[in-house]
Amino acid sequence: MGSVYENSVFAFSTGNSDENDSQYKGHFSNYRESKREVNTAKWTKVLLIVFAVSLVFALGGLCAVRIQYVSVSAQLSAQETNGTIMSRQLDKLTANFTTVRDHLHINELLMKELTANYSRVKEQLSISEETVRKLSRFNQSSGCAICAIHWTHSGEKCYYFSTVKMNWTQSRDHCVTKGGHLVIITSQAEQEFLTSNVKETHWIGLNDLDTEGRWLWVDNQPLSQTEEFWMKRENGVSEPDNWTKQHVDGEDCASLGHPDGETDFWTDAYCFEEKRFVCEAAAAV
Ligand SMILES: *[C@@H]1O[C@H](CO)[C@@H](O)[C@H](O)[C@H]1NC(C)=O
Ligand SMILES: *[C@@H]1O[C@H](CO)[C@@H](O)[C@H](O)[C@H]1NC(C)=O
Ligand SMILES: *[C@@H]1O[C@H](CO)[C@@H](O)[C@H](O)[C@H]1NC(C)=O
Ligand SMILES: *[C@@H]1O[C@H](CO)[C@@H](O)[C@H](O)[C@H]1NC(C)=O
Ligand SMILES: *[C@@H]1O[C@H](CO)[C@@H](O)[C@H](O)[C@H]1NC(C)=O
Ligand SMILES: *[C@@H]1O[C@H](CO)[C@@H](O)[C@H](O)[C@H]1NC(C)=O
Ligand SMILES: [Ca+2]
Ligand SMILES: [Ca+2]
Repeated sequence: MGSVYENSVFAFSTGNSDENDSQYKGHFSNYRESKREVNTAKWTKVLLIVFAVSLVFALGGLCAVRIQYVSVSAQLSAQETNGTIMSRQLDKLTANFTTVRDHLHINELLMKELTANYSRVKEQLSISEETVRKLSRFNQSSGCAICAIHWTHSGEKCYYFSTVKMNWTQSRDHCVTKGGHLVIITSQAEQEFLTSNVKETHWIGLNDLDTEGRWLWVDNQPLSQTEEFWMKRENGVSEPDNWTKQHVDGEDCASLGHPDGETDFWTDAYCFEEKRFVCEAAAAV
């Protein structure tokens, strides 16, 4: 096999070059040496070709690897980006979670405070209930009643002495808005209590607006059924005198005292006059 190959290479060489022919004929003694050189050149070519082919394959491989590397690195960077986005979202979620947890914590604290406040309020309520019960027992035992602020207690009633002046109908309505009525005087003691507490004339809950000379209390009780404390004059006209000199309609509303300054007895007066007034209410229990 080796010889065939050698011959063919030799044939190829002789057929190719006259120079080689002459060399062959002229330097037959160098035949083996030449043959070896030719062989070496042939081998070099073969190797070169093999090398080139290998190089081509190697480059191809490199390219393939490079392409693969690029695609892999693109994927990697995409995943990295994805990772960054996801980690950011995770951060946001964590932040939200922290916020929610903080809010929950605050709510919990608020809840605790509210509960504490609620039990405190409940405690205070039970204390005040206890106070009311005690007061009630005290009230029952001593007969002492409770009046609203600015009202004066006497007997089983509360009295309000106004500081403003109004006409009789306004006074009557004002006492009602304050939870009472214009005072109804039913006893000497009540009359004395009132006169000792006023320094000028005040409206009381008595009038003869409906029928002249028929005096009625604001609860529609006729005066004829209770004691009366009209002013009596030794030398002159006693009250009620239905004075018509200043107004033709006469005087239809009763007041404690007289504009002159007396306060001990009642006088009838013009209902449109503006006076202070006394309200009365039942004592709270
Ligand atoms: C990012 O990750 C999500 C969840 O794993 C996945 O559904 C999505 O396809 C990914 N995107 C990229 C560009 O890798
Ligand atoms: C965080 O909470 C805000 C409002 O409370 C909301 O708009 C946002 O979408 C939330 N973020 C995430 C990642 O849940
Ligand atoms: C609880 O009561 C205190 C004092 O009475 C008050 O300052 C606080 O605001 C109350 N808290 C709530 C949640 O109502
Ligand atoms: C009081 O005066 C009015 C008006 O003048 C009169 O109508 C009435 O009869 C008088 N009453 C008395 C008791 O004098
Ligand atoms: C009292 O005053 C009011 C308001 O000015 C008035 O409407 C009312 O008629 C007066 N009453 C009398 C009796 O003058
Ligand atoms: C308080 O005393 C008044 C007057 O004596 C009485 O009418 C009332 O019933 C008493 N209140 C209580 C709660 O006992
Ligand atoms: Ca009259
Ligand atoms: Ca009079």
